[in-house]
Amino acid sequence: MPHPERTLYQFTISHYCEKTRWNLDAKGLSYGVENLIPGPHRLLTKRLTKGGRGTVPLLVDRGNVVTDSTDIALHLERAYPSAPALIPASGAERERVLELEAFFDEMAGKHVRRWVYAQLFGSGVDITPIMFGAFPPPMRLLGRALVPLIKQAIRRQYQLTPPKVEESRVKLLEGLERLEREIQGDPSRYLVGASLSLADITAASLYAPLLAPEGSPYHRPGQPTAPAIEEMRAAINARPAGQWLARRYQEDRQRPARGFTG
Ligand SMILES: N[C@@H](CCC(=O)N[C@@H](CS)C(=O)NCC(=O)O)C(=O)O
Repeated sequence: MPHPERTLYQFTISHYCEKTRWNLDAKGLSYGVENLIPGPHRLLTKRLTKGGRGTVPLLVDRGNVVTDSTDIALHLERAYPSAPALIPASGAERERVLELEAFFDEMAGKHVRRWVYAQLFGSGVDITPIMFGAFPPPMRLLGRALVPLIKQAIRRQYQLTPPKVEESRVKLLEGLERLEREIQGDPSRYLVGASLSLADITAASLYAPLLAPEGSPYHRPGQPTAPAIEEMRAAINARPAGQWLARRYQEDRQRPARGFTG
């Protein structure tokens, strides 16, 4: 959908795109979205970045082309100083937000993606509705035809080999342990200070494909998923980390953040 100022180019399934959508929503900034087809997306993203990074999310904000969810977050903090601050302007809290954001980008971003895709592909779940559900019907048909190629590319690009998938299982659990330490086992706490920050948005959005909390695009009641995902989900939902994630989606996903002051 076109927007006069800001357009987010995205894959609906991508958790890094969910992170940027939440980032924009928490800052109270409106935007349009353009859903891209994985693979052919590079024709557009490479052109917009003049041969640079081809990944999504890619935000065009009042003519500025910004890729990478972290760079987008930093850009938005600089460009909209009167919107709620999701990164404190300076000091120890700023350092903590940035460090936790980088940690969860890796532990949740990369490792949740690899582990979840491996389970979905291994169990034969049809990923077409998840990947192309937001497209109009003719594009969904094209999408269905492209899915085998997309799966092959995902297997190669994200290294879905058994040792790597096992490494990702261990890492994503390590990430949840750190989350629980940071919130001191209390699902009501934010990661840094007393208000939602980029660190919370990063951890919550990047674990969302695994835990499918209500209010996230991964919550699809009645849709089949892989048994290993169901099992992992049930185990984590019984822990403070799972309850924290559900609360962040329930309490913070749909409203602008309070923002850090000073
Ligand atoms: N560090 C990047 C990671 C983005 C990323 O890996 N995006 C994936 C989708 S989840 C992508 O665009 N893959 C297709 C490609 O590499 O061209 C960020 O934070 O934005």
